[in-house]
Amino acid sequence: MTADVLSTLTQAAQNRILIIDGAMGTMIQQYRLEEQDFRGDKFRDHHRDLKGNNDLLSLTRPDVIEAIHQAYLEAGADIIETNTFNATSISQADYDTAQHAYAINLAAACIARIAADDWTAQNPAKPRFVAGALGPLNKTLSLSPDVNDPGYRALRFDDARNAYAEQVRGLMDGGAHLLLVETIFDTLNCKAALFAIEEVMAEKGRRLPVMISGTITDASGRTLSGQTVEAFWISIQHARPFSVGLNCALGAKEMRPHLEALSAIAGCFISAYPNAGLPNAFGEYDQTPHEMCEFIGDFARSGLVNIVGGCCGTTPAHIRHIAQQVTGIAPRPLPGGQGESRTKNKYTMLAGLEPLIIRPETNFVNIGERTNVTGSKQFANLIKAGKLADALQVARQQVENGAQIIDVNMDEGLLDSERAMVEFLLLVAAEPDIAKVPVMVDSSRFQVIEAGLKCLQGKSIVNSISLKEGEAEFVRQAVICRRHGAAVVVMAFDENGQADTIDRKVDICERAYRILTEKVGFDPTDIIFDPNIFAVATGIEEHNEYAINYIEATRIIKQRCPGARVSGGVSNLSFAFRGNNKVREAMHAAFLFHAIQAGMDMGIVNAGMIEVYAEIPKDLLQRIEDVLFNRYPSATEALVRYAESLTDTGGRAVEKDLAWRETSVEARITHALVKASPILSRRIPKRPASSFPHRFP
Ligand code: THG
Repeated sequence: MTADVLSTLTQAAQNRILIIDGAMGTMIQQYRLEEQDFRGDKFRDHHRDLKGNNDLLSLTRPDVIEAIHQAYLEAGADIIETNTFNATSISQADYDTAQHAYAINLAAACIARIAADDWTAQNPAKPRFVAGALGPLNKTLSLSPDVNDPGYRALRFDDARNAYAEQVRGLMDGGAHLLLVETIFDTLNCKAALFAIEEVMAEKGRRLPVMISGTITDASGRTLSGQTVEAFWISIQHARPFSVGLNCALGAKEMRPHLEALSAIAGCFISAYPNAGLPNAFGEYDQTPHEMCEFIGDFARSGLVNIVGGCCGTTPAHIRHIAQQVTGIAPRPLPGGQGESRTKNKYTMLAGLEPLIIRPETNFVNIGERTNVTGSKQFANLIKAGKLADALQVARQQVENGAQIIDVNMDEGLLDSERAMVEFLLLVAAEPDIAKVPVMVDSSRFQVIEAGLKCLQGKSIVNSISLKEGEAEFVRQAVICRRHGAAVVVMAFDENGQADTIDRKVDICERAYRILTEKVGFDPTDIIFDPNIFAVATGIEEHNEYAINYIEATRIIKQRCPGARVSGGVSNLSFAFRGNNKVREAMHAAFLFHAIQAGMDMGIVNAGMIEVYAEIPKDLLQRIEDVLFNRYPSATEALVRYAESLTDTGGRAVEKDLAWRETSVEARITHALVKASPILSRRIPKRPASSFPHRFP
């Protein structure tokens, strides 16, 4: 059986609903253990009280832990969890037993395996599995413990990741069949665990199926760290888990709508192991096995689940009832069909606190460019002056003006870019109206990108990686991005420099696509190509084909790299017209009109500042399109002359007045409909109206 746990488990989960065990803590309480039990011989002289450190019992009272496992196996559990919920060095530090973390995990996995193997030997037709449990830690990576200091964190990503890695080594060495990251209330903690799991599995050259279970803490349907259930799934699916689900916090009844949402989006098996109802006034759970299994039976009959069991307050009696209740009920079918434990994504899926799914019918996606110290003097000055609240306002305005992603760049000679990136992103995380969108971490230094990814609980985008320094470095960086679950922007840039011809752009992107999908295991939908938007109308003849080359390369890349997306930095195009925003905006709109038809999916833009194609004055449009398509040798000259004849108003002002927020509900809804939804995407559909190019909704 150990030969291929994944296929055995997959087969079992397709045939019937699997049972996972119930609470460990409730059972331990019933033994009324004393300080002496927790200490055993090993910790006889420990300088602190150890009563309550349940995980330590795997070393000091293994008989108790094994008896509890036996009781759950006897009740019908297919999967039992190791007694390791708090067995990281971080959580053990509360008892000054951090240095025993590895030993605790090793012992816990061994004890569970002895019990499980016993039952498997008795009835090989019903194999039992040990899930090594990784708890949520007692500190959060996405939330500040101090409301007055939103940029503070009590824990750093690398410390969490290292603690989890040590735990995973113990669990794997002790013989766990699977790993279960559970009771997740902060997705970044979970991502640190998933990163560690991936690292340790690579180190050991052995893969274990991974189960992931989040927790919804209130009726709003968000995790404690503020994500919707869909955003949570998108942020962790890079682990290609065996199952995803919910446990703890809410009772079965309250869990149902969130389980439904998860079941609707996730491509793997679904688990649910709620508490025995909601805690009463004494913090106790008093839902009877009979009451609880009514709800679980309903999950099963509704086709929502593949694995069920119990969390706080549940006992072997609950598990026995649940097992009886779901016997004979068909498990939820895997969305992708047979055999596969995970379906490939059809669409690019990103997430902040909320999901951003780019479906075929999704309009052009706006990425806000202004949170960039090299792209905005205002933002640069705020960052350099340490005026972070005002800098956050720039991000907020981008989102209010229709940015569905924000690009953040801190590459400036006089800045400690890594620190500035981290500081800013941690503050962004505390602003739900900004953090709802995914972040594009923009830097030419990979170290800065890595530091940024360690601050983001959602599914972010790395901007960018490329073949500039050769294939080995490209692969190294891509592997790290994948472990963080980030999508990547790949620039059309290789060992010979930036691509400016159609052939070079296409060749480099195809080469990168092959490496990422075949060698690194990237999902094609996590790849975003940037075939380089360069400035046109610069007066240098070689630049005249730049717009056409981008557009034509985009068309071919979209055909040859199925699933991948195309993006670009739109404002680059018009650098020759700096200071003349009217001309610049018109150029961007005209360029996008054609690039979007060629397949451009998203772009870094000054959100809310893009002109409507149909409203560009015809004579200006004519001259711009002559330049974009290099229609005649003096096209640049003609546009420059025309531009000089225009008096620039500096463009429409970015909305600064937030007084609308104080108005009536109706007025706010009106405002939101007019302003807050992606303005550009409503106005520039991907497919032109049939009356192209003159009229346009
Ligand atoms: N591809 C990818 N990432 C990128 C780019 C790209 N990131 C950076 C850049 N290019 C896209 N972002 C910007 C942001 C601002 C401007 C241009 C591109 C810009 N800023 C005004 C200017 O320089 O005139 C600044 C005006 C001000 O200071 O307010 O044009 O191509 N993957």
